[in-house]
Amino acid sequence: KIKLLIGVLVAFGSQGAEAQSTGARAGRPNIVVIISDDHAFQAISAYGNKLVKTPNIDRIARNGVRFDKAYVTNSICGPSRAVILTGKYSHKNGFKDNETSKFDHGQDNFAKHLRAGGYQTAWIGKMHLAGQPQGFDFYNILPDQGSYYNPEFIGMDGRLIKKEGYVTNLIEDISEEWLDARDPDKPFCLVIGHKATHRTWLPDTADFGRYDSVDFPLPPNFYDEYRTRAAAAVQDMSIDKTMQMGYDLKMLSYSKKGEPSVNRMNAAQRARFDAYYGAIEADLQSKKLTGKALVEWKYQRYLKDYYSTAASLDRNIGRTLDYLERHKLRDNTIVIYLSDQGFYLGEHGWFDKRFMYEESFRTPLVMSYPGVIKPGTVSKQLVMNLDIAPTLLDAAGIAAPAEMQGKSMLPLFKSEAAEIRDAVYYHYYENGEHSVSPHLGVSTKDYKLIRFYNRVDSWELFDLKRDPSEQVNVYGQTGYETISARMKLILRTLIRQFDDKDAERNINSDDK
Ligand code: SGN
Ligand code: CA
Repeated sequence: KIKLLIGVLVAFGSQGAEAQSTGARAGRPNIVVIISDDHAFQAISAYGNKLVKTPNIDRIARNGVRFDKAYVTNSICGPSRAVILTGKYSHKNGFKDNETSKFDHGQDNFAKHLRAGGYQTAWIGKMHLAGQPQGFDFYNILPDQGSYYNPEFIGMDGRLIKKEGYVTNLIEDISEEWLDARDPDKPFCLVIGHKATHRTWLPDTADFGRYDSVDFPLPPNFYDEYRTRAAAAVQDMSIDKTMQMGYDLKMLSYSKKGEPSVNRMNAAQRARFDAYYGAIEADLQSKKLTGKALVEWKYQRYLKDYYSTAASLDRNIGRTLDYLERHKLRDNTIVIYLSDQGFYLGEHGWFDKRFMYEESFRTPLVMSYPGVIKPGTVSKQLVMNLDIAPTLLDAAGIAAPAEMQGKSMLPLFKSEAAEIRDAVYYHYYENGEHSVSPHLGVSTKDYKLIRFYNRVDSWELFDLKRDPSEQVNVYGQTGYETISARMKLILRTLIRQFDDKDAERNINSDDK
């Protein structure tokens, strides 16, 4: 592996050699981007969660900035990663949904530019774009969603290699091996893609039971009846109806053949699994719960598994940060942590994502950049996953190609008054699993306008200041005519600016 990497770097020729002299030593920052999967901002102590601890994500925020209004363009895994890589919306990078799209790795991405500029580049862990990544000197990625226990990784020769252990630890191990083997005279860009905290939220055995003593309060809209929001009623992602006792909550007597994720465990892992979950199952059976009591039991188990899975994620982020400190790289390295999107932790009665409602539209985003971002900064500016690519190129002193639609976030740290946009444009396409209708929309800090089409045909407008949990659709209500017209105008302007032809058609089909 290492030989191959060196070979690739040597093959790089004169450009590589030239870059060496202007490399990390000359001030260009190293870059580490950590992308988790489905990790909600509500699940992070830096974002105000008082019941769980994420000391290492908090550490990045403390060393740099916590963005409180960071959004994704399309709240689903592969599409979000495609946006992060390319700096382009789904309709431009071609990867609109997980189910039917094929990602064209031949297109431009930030790694190709960094590499051409002398950076060593690597992507390790989950990528979820199938095919062979381009722009990376090294990659070792999970096939598709990957597995929590004893997962396979795809190497650069295309071969699958199974590794013994828990996925989050293994991804960090491989990342550190790559860092150890890199050329220390050149700057590097390492993307660490974690599987955690994706469904089915299977924790490391070391974390079983970590949150058992915590009783998590129900979100106020847990029993949402979706009044005034037809589109919210049409979904298949509720804790009550969709979440499965066997598959999701690991109560194996509910599964005829056992669960594939659990079946992968070795004997020692399985023994710890059985000891922990077996006792919970015995207790459940003695309780004979029904109705609301059963739904609330599911909610408690869901959160306990989810947060325990996140414990390993945070711990391994801590290992990355420790590595940088130990190797004196901290002061010359940008560290970014974000999720591929947000997630519902019981809000509206849900798990999963996809909707343009706040919990899944928004992503956690923290970033440290010593010397550029003042430690402890909190930003309320509207930023997006679309901005990652141009930001990294900006930091590396490389001009972003005109096709990139995001903006560098770096001007935000020069002046408190700076903003890079006043509205965020969103477009979700998938029309399959979890039954969420395709939709598009625009959000400012004060209002959100959503146009559902295809599965559901409707408009929704939210007054975010008055109704932050998005319970009351005020579209068409007296008093909101001017706001509605203004939001539609912003929507049309952004659709044109981003050249989203499908969107144009879909809003024209109903423009009441
Ligand atoms: C899987 C999950 C879904 C999840 C999608 C997308 N089902 O299909 O619950 O919404 O991934 O997630 S599962 O039965 O395989 O767990 S994403 O993060 O990859 O976008
Ligand atoms: Ca995801």
